[in-house]
Amino acid sequence: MKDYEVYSSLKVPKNSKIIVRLDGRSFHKLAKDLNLTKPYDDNFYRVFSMVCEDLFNEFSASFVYAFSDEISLLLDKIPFDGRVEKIDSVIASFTASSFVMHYGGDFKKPPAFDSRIIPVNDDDIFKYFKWRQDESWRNCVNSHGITYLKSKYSNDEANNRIKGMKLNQIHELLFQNGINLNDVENYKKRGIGIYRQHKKIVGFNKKENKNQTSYRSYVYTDWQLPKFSEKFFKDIGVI
Ligand SMILES: Nc1nc2c(ncn2[C@@H]2O[C@H](COP(=O)(O)OP(=O)(O)OP(=O)(O)O)[C@@H](O)[C@H]2O)c(=O)[nH]1
Ligand SMILES: [Mg+2]
Repeated sequence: MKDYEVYSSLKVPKNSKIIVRLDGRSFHKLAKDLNLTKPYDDNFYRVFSMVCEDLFNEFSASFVYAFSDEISLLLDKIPFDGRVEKIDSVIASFTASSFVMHYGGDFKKPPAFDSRIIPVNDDDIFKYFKWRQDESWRNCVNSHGITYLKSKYSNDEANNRIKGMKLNQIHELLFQNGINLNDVENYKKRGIGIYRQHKKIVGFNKKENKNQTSYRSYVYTDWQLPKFSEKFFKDIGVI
């Protein structure tokens, strides 16, 4: 019967870094069930940041990026001998369990995440995360836009209106009505990132009778991400 497990030998390419992207299943429904604040719920983001930290630590990621209900995990140490089924299923279930543990709320249905693997080389890393950060910005404009329109019109009318609008038109409409997206918290526009930072520690070495500098690394959750650039990924030691 072991022969029937036809996908079990599928592996990620050797010597390649991978990104695992997780996305909450039907989170528009879950947001309704949990009565999340629209367009952004601070507590949901706080919980999501803890899930990202769990993922970072458990799978020794080098970078984790999240916005809305999605999380991208950059791995240069490939777990489970690169087996695709194992990576996707374990990471997705770990994410859902971590989310439930930290949220601790009254769920109507068990939350789930889908998972996919993207093999990348160093040149792709900045491009990939810029692509997701641009999506975070589009999501920020759209979700503020639809929330505003729904406060003025019926749901159907609001949905119809936003469909015909370009991003800068939504931005302008919000601005004309006193909502300046430039003033919105940084994480809502650019998402959150988790990576290692190095702290400089100066201590006195008694034996040598002089000050000595060492560095200690710690996991840092960045709520004030800059617009991604190649320099950002070089600075945090990812490429
Ligand atoms: N109210 C609220 N909803 C949120 C928040 N963050 C994410 N969501 C919801 O999560 C959804 C994520 O979008 P999608 O992943 O495209 O939609 P989905 O319902 O999860 O559908 P699938 O991913 O295809 O299963 C958004 O449309 C929102 O409804 C939040 O902070 N507040
Ligand atoms: Mg989703």
